[in-house]
Amino acid sequence: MATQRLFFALELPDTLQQQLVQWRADCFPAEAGTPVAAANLHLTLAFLGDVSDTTAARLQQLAARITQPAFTLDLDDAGHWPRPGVVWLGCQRAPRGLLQLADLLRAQAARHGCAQSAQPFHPHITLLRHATEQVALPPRQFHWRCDIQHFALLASVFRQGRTRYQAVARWPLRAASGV
Ligand code: 2AM
Repeated sequence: MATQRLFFALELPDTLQQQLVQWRADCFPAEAGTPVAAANLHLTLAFLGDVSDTTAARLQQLAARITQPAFTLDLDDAGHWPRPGVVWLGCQRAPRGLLQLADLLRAQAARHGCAQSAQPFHPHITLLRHATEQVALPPRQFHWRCDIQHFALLASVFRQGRTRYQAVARWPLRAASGV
């Protein structure tokens, strides 16, 4: 049976990806970890894993019905998780819209057999991987604002020694029509 490795995510505008890559290069020495490629910077909403085309199609139908107004992401927090070896960027206060969207997608995924982590959802953008040694974090003097207008289903594709994330589908964030 054909499967794809999929996850729902927020994509970042190209300009923000470039700004983050520049800031990361200024803040973290090369030995801190493996940088995630600019085009791969994203915020995962719900990880699905390897799913069949049937399950993927069903989850896409459900995603298309979601009504959730657009929101603004304030990227003003960073941290280091030594165990998975991740340095991340996130929000001191995650917007309610983001949490609601992630909760819904994670619940729909779980109902369709995509096991969800028991850990509480901590929205983050992974900046560095393989960061298992101690990492000095930059002072919290950064703050990027980003208007999020859509969410996406991304496929993780490993080819020629590199992982790329390809958009399978995108949906606009929109308020319920009220009818
Ligand atoms: P991470 O960046 O914090 O590692 C694609 O792999 C995306 O799904 C990554 O952003 C990754 O988060 C996230 N993800 C969540 N759970 C995962 C899992 N069990 N395996 C791989 N990726 C996972």
